[in-house]
Amino acid sequence: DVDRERTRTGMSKTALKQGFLDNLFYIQGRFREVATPHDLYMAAAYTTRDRILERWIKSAQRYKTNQSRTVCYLSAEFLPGPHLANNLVNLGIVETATEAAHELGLDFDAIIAEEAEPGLGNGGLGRLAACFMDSLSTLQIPSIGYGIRYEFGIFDQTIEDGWQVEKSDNWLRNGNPWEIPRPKIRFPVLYGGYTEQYRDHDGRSRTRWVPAQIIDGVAYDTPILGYGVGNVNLLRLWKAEASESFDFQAFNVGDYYGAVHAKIEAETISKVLYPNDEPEAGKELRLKQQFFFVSCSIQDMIRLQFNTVGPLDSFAEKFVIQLNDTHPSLAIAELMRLLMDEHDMDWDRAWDITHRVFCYTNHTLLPEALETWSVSLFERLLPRHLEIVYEINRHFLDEVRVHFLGDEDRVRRMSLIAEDGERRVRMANLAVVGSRAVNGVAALHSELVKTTLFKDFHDFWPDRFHNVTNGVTPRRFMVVANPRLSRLISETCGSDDWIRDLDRLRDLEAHAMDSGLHERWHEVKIAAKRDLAAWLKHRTGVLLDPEAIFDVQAKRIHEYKRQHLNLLHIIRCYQRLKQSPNQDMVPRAFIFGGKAAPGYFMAKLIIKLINAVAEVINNDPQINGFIRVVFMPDFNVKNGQHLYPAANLSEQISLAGKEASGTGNMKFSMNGALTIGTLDGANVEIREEVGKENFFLFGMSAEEVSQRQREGYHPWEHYAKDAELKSDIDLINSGLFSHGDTQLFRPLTDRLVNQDPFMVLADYRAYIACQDHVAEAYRDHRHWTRMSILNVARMGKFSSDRAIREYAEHIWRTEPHPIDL
Ligand code: 26Q
Repeated sequence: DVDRERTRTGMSKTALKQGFLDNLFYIQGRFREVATPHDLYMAAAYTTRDRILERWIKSAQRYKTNQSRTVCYLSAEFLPGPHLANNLVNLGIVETATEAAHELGLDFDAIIAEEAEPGLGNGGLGRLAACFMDSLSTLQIPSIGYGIRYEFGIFDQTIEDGWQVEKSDNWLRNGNPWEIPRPKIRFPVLYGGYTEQYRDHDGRSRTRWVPAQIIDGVAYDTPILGYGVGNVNLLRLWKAEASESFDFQAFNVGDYYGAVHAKIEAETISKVLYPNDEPEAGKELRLKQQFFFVSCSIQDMIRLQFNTVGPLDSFAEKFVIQLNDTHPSLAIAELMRLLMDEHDMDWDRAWDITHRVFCYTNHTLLPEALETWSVSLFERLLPRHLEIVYEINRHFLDEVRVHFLGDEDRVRRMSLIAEDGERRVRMANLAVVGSRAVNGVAALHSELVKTTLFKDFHDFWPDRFHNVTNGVTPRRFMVVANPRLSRLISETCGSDDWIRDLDRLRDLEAHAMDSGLHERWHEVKIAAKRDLAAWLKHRTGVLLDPEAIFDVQAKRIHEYKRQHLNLLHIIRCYQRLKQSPNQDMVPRAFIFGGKAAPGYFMAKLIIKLINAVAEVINNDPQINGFIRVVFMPDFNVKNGQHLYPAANLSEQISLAGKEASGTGNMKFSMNGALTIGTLDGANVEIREEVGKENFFLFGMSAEEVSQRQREGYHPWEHYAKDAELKSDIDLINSGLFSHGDTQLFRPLTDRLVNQDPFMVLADYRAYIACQDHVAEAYRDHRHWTRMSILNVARMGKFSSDRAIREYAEHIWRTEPHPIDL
């Protein structure tokens, strides 16, 4: 028995080997000789999971007896990436497991590569939630991430004839060893119908919601392990199922097929993740999804409150709820409803709890990305919540009127309901009014939140507004993604303490001039570039020169991120080489990655243009490989891990004021890439940290951008005045990149020249000049390597551990609850 125990949970090589073989046999029903790569992966995953479970149970018990204050992170998206390698790192058994695998004659990298990633997010916001979960556990803060268990995550991207083609992401097809279903943790979620007034037994007037539809949410739990600690927190995702009690009404009257149909319809709610940047995002199903996970999560918290501390009066002491953007902001109305309609509270007590429990993070200033829902849809789906929103609004606007006497214009702007045109509920206003703290995600962004987007609210409640600059977890983006660099850093610093305390990377500075380190640093980078080159050759057929500058832009494709500005520079390099083929140009590999929303025509045209330019340049014998262009298909967490270690140059070239923070910028810089960027989002702070001499800055500031907008932006003047710019755009329209079709890219070039809100042409000249500086700097290898080392050494601030510490101290007021190993 004792031995059995050890093979199930022991950390020795022998225990891991035995555990692996047991799991292969007892879970997968296979022995070595007939096991598929997937069987081997599953056995490795279960062997790892066995070692997490003990810590998980212990954490849950300890948190319960301590009645720990708990952070509930509500997010419609979580993008954790593959779990296996990350869990091995956080358990501290990478080396043992690697050796165990070798002794069993297994290719461990191949096993790790088998895992399908849970792509339950679009990009930055979902990945931020995953980094925060890692840091919450590592910092030993009791927390639950609440979201949706989408059956299909973000689509898989393939490139066909240069165009993006979307394939559905059936990530659960082969089973998911990391989740534990909790069929008994199940809550009813109500939709539609009507409300009515009635008198309770004390004669008080109350409201009852009579729904038209009830759907069940069932919990699926994934353990989130901290790095080097005993704490394991919970990612609890809800799956939609038909509610037995409801369907069987239909079944009872003999409508069996009707009941089955209702079941299928119920399950569509958690079926698929919506891509962002969709022009028609006002989909009914999306609102149903948001309410679905919010309602389950709040009901779950109320259950936990009763199971631990008891009465609901201390709900805001037991819990803090962080809203990741406005997507879960219905939680404000749902908590009010549950407290009043189900738990007998009056308005004032319910509101006191509600507005003390919620905090809201804003992730965008783009007006088109601010969520609103038409009042008619809202009323049809959530009639009781609309009443509550109206009532919140009535109380709130009365306060505004008293504070700003006679300023009805301000009242109109601040209202939770937009009254110009079709009446709409403004989810951001609801989130601000219902929260005790509101934060932006980088210093610049948080300033703009106060002075532009929520200026009226900031005038009213100046103390409510905060900044917490984003961060990323060094466990995933350094240790897992870049083991070579991680080893070199640990050896140079004489310890691996930097993994939990990223400020310790400063110890590298003392060695920034050390030629021994320079040599090894360069070798580590070249090795990563060779790996990426091999990987890209295999997947795209394009061969890159590892000596070239690896110039990378990887992020969602969007006009505000300005991938087309990057393209104009590539076309400039191409024209220069064509004009003087013998010039001494520094070789470059231009690498792109990123998905376009399926309905975002301009973004898809940008992908087509990248691939079209790549095809011409890569096949032009005169260019002879001096510059190469490649589009990495299906950029996601897993594929990104090949990219970050290999980049020399990180493209962060959004129009200033548009990128709330960016987090890719941090991932690249942590892996020794230098940044070419505008003063946007967290770039501002990255430049501050690494030093302006180690950062390639160009372009207008946010201030200059808004001034230009006020004066009127006339891009055709740039086109007319700048001969090189003109010839770059004309080359696109010449048909060179489109087999003679002069119209294909017209929508893109017309927009740039006539009415581009993202001012690509205004920054073109500065960008080209800055890129020329980059090339010159790259010639001086010693200097470049020194800048690269200093970039890494000064990235401590951008650990998500620092971000979570700031949330814990300034916003949540939570304490660590250590679980011993
Ligand atoms: C909304 C309504 C309907 C359908 C989809 C959506 C939706 C989904 C996802 C809207 C937005 C998103 C994601 C936004 C996002 O990723 N924003 C990024 O957040 C990062 C983390 O703070 C920042 O670093 C980026 O600057 C910001 O663009």
